[in-house]
Amino acid sequence: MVCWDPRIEEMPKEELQRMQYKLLKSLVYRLYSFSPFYHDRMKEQKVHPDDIRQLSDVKILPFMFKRDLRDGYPDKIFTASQDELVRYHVSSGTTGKPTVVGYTQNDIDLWTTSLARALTSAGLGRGDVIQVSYGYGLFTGGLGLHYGAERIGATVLPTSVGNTERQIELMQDLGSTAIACTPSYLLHMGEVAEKMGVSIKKDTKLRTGILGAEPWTESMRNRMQEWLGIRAIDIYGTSELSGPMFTECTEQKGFHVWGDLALTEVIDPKTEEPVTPGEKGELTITILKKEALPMIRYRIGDITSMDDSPCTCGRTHPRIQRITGRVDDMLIIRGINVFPSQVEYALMTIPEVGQHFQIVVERKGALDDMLVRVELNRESFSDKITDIMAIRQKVEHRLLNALNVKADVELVEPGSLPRFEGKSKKVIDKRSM
Ligand code: DLL
Repeated sequence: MVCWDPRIEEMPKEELQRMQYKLLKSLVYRLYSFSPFYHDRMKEQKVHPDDIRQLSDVKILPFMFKRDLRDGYPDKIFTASQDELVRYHVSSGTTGKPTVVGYTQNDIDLWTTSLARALTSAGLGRGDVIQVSYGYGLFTGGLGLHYGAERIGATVLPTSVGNTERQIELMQDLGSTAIACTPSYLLHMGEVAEKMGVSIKKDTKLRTGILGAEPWTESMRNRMQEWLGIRAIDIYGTSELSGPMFTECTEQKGFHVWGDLALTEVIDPKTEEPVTPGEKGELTITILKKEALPMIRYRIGDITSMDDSPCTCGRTHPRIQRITGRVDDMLIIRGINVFPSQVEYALMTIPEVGQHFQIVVERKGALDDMLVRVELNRESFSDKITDIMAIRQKVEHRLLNALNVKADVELVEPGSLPRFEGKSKKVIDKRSM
């Protein structure tokens, strides 16, 4: 087995747990002493750092939620000052305000280390050409994978998203051996390549896909592996934790979550008690060494199960299984997180729009398409096509600004969308039908 850091990756389980306990204890002391946010939370929950006497005591600590980041927008709960930060990334919040994550140099180094271990476990290293086709910028995918790939000595081809024909030409000309992108973008790329008369399997050197940022299935994996001639590796992470951090190894049996960096719990979202390994629940993560934006028991909202059996690759760190859903209503459109509450928030700033809307998501070819049907209010409803066109443009523009992903807009007559007596069904996701 080739490891990036064998001393850590093959560490006996008991030793790893002792290390996690020490890290947890010092994290809790640090935050109790220096973070007003965590201090207050712990006081409210009547927990003192001295109460943490063993690793399993993590369960007496308060949870943290995405809404805490929104309430602390942009940097109220950071535990580093601006002059200690070397970077910001920004992702969708649940309403109008996005979520901002700040990084110290140590935070970037740990994130990069996590990805260096992950990419090595996926069989990549020096000599590989890794085409990074995740978005570069506020999204964590591009820059995260970029730094991780450089750290393992691979050559990075930073194509970012889009301009697909050019990406395929570069893939051929520069001999990309791996690509990092969303699974749906790779499917799209495969289709565009075929239209260009290029078979990714036969006419390129591509052998590995590092695919994630959105849910996908085992059957999609099988199809891609067969059709494109690659090993399709799942990669997971979220901006709040830093970005993409964990992948499967070449055994493809779940994500290795590096225990010296993160403490993983899977809990029943209703009882908030831990579930047994193998049982599904909500992923809750404590990042043990983060400086600028520490996360204790962060309720990510993703559904998975824990697997603490040793991996056949020899690595000893716990694994989590493929993400099978969410506990909330977050949608992922072309790799971008969209909350229906964000759509509502954006629409309600437009005076011509009524109270009701509906989101329809479907997959056209390999890519996701989002349509937002919006009821106009009585005063704005008009037969004049120019008026309607102007409102539609305004709504499309406002949604693009709020969501960072394009939505088609259909304006409909007041009263024409379905009404519900119980919970309203604002989203029709045809991808899961
Ligand atoms: O999507 C980080 C990332 C970039 C992961 C590149 C992998 C590759 P966010 O935009 O904050 O960060 O979205 C995080 O996306 O809570 C999951 O719901 C979903 N997600 C990410 N990876 C997977 C995956 C990045 N492999 C949210 N399978 C997470 C299923 C995933 N869902």
